[in-house]
Amino acid sequence: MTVHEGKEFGVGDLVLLDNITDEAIAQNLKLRFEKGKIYTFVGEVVLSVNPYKQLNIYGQDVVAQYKNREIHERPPHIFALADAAYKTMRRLNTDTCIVISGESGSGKTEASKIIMRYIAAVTNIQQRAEIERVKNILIQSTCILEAFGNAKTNRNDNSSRFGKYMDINFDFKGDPVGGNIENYLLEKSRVVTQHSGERNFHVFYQLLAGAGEKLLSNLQLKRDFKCYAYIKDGSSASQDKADYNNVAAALSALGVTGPHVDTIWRVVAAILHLGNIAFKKDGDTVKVVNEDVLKTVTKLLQIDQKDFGQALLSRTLAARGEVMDKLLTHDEVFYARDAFAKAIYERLFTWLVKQINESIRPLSQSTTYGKNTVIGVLDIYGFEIFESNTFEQFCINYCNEKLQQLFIELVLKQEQEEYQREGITWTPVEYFNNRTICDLVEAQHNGIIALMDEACLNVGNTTDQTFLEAMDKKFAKHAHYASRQTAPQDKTLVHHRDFRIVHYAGDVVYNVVGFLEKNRDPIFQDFKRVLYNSKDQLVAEMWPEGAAHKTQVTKRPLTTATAFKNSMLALAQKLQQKEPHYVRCIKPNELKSSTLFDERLVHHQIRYLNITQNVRVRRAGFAYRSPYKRFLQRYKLICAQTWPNFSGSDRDGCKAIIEAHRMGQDAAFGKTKLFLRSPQSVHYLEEARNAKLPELVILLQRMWRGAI
Ligand code: AD9
Ligand code: MG
Repeated sequence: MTVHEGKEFGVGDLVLLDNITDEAIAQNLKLRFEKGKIYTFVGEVVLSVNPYKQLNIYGQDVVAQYKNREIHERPPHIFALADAAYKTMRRLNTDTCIVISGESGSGKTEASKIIMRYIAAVTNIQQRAEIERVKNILIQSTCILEAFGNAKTNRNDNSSRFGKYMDINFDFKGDPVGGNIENYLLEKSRVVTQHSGERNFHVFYQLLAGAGEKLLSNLQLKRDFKCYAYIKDGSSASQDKADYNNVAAALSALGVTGPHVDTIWRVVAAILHLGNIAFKKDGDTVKVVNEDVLKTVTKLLQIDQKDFGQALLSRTLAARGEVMDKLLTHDEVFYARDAFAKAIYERLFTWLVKQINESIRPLSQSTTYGKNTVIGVLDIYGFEIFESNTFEQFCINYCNEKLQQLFIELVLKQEQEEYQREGITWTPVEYFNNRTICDLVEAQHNGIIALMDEACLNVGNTTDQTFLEAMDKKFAKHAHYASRQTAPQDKTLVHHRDFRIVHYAGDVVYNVVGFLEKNRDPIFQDFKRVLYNSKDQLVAEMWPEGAAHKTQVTKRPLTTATAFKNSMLALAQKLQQKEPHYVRCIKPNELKSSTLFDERLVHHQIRYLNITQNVRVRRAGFAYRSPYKRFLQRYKLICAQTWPNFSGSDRDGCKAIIEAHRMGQDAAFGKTKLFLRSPQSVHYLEEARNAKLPELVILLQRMWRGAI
């Protein structure tokens, strides 16, 4: 195992440690990190420590070392895991997935890109043009989604502000023939406000830095981003200009044509202008201060100026077939403007994802040779704690709880339960199960989301404050919830507007202000109508619900949190149906330093990621398991007793194979499955099988020719 690595690099698989403690694991990771060895196995799980510098370990030469090898044949590397996911898919003709987790800035998105590049490098040997096209789009799409969906935060300069799950479909030859991306809740509030030191989505800066003079002048933009209220607090980044060109190239690879590219930039520009629209009180009414800016917005979106002005300043109320206009207050007008900006940005993002999906939609789900199989790659926003945490962090951290739960269920719980079920001798390993935190957030009638929805339905007198009080009451005794009253020593809780959740990865204090509004996420029908009537076909297409007549009462959509919860449940279900592989990313320090290994910080991650428990389960356990029938099918050709047919039970057949190869020490026979302790045994069996196959082919050919 872990060949080609000397002792000075520690152990490449934590299972080999003499002492399985948090300290020993941290020390081992530190030793490896300092020597540029950022990957370490725990069995088939890959731990990845963010190196914060470019390493020369992803080239074609390294790809060649990992291609078609068994997972532990080479030193730990994310390529080994990518190859395992690919090989498992092909061998078992089954769907697999790669789940990447870790806190914000730990390297998930980079890991997902490395995996994609590996898959691209080992497929399409025959250079089929259509496959090349799909591969190209899969890779280039990342650049578009990062431009529109990533931003600099105080934790990560390229932080994903949306969750992404990408399915890659493969044909019977193992080549990628298509794919599908699902995106989860974009942090759209960033379009209109950012914390100090953070930036808006990259695309705004890219457009200003990279667009040619002609385009800028068409969009009536100035290059200086300080001119725009929505972005003026950020700083420009050196690569914005180059990134603009990359995005333009990626859009073209995607087949997004001239007029559509034009619309994309016009929507982005319109948002920048929108942020500059100012209002003033004029007696009882509110007026737009700078009509010229409003006019620019309407021109860019090709919407009616009068209708838009009206939609901005008033709201149509429809009741029992009657329609009346209600003027908005000064505060409401600002709110409406921001809601409009956020909504058009979010729709644009959704449209881009749809566009990518359409261009790589797999032609058919099955071929004459077998069904398409899939590798899913999940890259979400990592767990985050800021000085001030709000609704967005609540959703993001809940998402991370769900993934942690999945890992616990599949790696720690089910594995142990299976040993018990199969009657294999086993001493259980203790671990913290975060199920209780997931329940606190998502329980059908009693969770935080349910309570929030209830508060949102009660339009009358419910406020963020009363919602907070309801939570304080309901969860007073919950071990993972604390209100201000129960934590008086905490100086951060000066006003009663905060609540605290003890997450698996740390305590987070959430500021409740804005929770209900963001959960309701209203976008007024007047805006939708204006957009639907845009002369720009694409803008109109993005807003089909604007077709509803003024008097028509539209159905209330799901609240943001409930829609998000549903998408998380569906995601968990989808992942559970696939053979999972895990990359667990670790952040070595908070300073983005390539040399600093902050032991305290890493310790904390080792603890909450349950790595020690993972090693214990793994060490006491079995690396491989297979139902008897499947095992016999695959390996019967390497045992004279079982080839070509075995008349006894599947279990006895498997026993015969194991005995013939003297692997009894490494095997355990459960009720329905065969277990093998070390991965080398599987490796050995595969080699024996491969060695036998050519002989078999010749035999079959002779049979066909009637020679036998
Ligand atoms: V977040 O939850 O989206 O905020 P991620 O995705 O976990 O976060 P990301 O992959 O964006 O983190 O990594 C952060 C930065 O670390 C990158 O922009 C790189 O500068 C750096 N990084 C991460 N992994 C690698 C790597 N394998 N090689 C070199 C890396 N640099
Ligand atoms: Mg990311």
